[in-house]
Amino acid sequence: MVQSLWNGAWIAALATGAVVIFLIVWAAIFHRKRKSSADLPPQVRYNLPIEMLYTLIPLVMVSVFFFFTARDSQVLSKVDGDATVKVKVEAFQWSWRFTTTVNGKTLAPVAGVPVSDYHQGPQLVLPTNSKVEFDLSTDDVIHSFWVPEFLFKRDVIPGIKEGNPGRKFEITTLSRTGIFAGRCAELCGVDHSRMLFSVKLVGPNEWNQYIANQAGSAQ
Ligand SMILES: [Cu+2]
Repeated sequence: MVQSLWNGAWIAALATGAVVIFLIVWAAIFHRKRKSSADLPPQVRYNLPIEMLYTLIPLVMVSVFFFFTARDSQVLSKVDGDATVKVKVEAFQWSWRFTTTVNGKTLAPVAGVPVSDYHQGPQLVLPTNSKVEFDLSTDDVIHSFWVPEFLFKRDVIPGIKEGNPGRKFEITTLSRTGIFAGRCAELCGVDHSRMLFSVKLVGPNEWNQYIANQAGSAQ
C-alpha cells in the first residue's frame, strides 16, 4: 500500500511536471517577442474563465492527492490492539530500549548506546508473519522510529501519555527473515546519527528459542 501510494504520487507529480514544462517551453518559443513589431501584444485582464480554470485545476489536483493519502493513512495507522507480540519502544538521547511482550509475558528489555554501525546497536528480534504492535515513547526530545525496509516511520513525541492511540502502530507484513537497519529520523542532538539499531526477523523455531532464552534471563 505504501509502495503504490509512493508510485502513484510520483506518476502524478511527473505528469504535472511534464505539463508545466511543456507550457513554459511553448510560451517561451511561440510567444517570444518578435523583431518585426515593437508593440506589446494585447494585455488581457480579468479573464474570468481562465482565472476559474487555474483556480480549479490545482484544487482538483490537491484533492486527489489528499484523498489517496487520507484513505491509505487511515488503513496504515489503524490499531486493532489484538497483536500477540507487543513492543514497547523507548527512545532516548541517543539510543533505544525495546521491551517485548509475547502473549502477556514480558521479556528482558534490550537497550543500546550510540554506535556507528547498526549491527552494534540494540537488536529487536521479531517473528515473521505475526501481527506486531509498537508503542513509542520518549522522555527527552522528539525522535523518530524508522526501519527503512518497513516503508514506515513514526515520530516519537514526548508528553504523549500511555494508552494514547497516537503512540501506536501495527505491522502485519513482516514476511522476510533477515537483519534490517533501523535509525532515528528526527535530528535529536549531537549523537543523532549514531542512534542506530537493527531488527532481526526470524522464523517460528528460532523465535520460540529466543523467547525461551529471554524469559530465562529475565527471571
Ligand atoms: Cu533520536
